[in-house]
Amino acid sequence: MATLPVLCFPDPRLRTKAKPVEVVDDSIRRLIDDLLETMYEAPGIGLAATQVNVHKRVLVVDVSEKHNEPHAFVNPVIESAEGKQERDEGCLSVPGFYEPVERAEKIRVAAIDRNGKPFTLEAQDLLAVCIQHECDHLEGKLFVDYLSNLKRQRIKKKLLKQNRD
Ligand code: GNR
Ligand code: NI
Repeated sequence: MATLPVLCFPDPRLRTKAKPVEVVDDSIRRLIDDLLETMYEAPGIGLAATQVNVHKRVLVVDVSEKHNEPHAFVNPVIESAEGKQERDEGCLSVPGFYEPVERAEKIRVAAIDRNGKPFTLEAQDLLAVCIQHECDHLEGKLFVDYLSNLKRQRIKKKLLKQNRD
């Protein structure tokens, strides 16, 4: 297991569209374990492979208080979405910024697990937000894309400046 460096907005590599995983082999299981270790260390409630500069459709989440309910999704697809919720979101790739984003309240996601077995999960509340946020990463999309241009530009400037010092 290893922790991996997380890319920071506005790094253009965060805009890469991830490729489907063809076979869930040991290298994918290692990636899942490294994503989980990196997420728990941060700490965060989710992490997409895109954020560690691996452009494969793999993500992990754990919204439990005790950090003992990891979920890994390979090739996730949000099959249905209903309702609306708005919460403050943050992102390990946009450190220090929290802004409200509107998301679906309830989703059904289909994916493959770490053993290559297909499954579906129904999620609501924070878990649903987190999965939507992580699926966006696999498309090269960030929560700041839902904010006004002014807010996004301000965040960009501050992070560029921080990364210079
Ligand atoms: O740790 C995280 N917290 C969070 C809070 C509200 C909505 C989404 C998230 S995901 C984020 C970790 C992260 O950047 N995942 O991509
Ligand atoms: Ni994120």
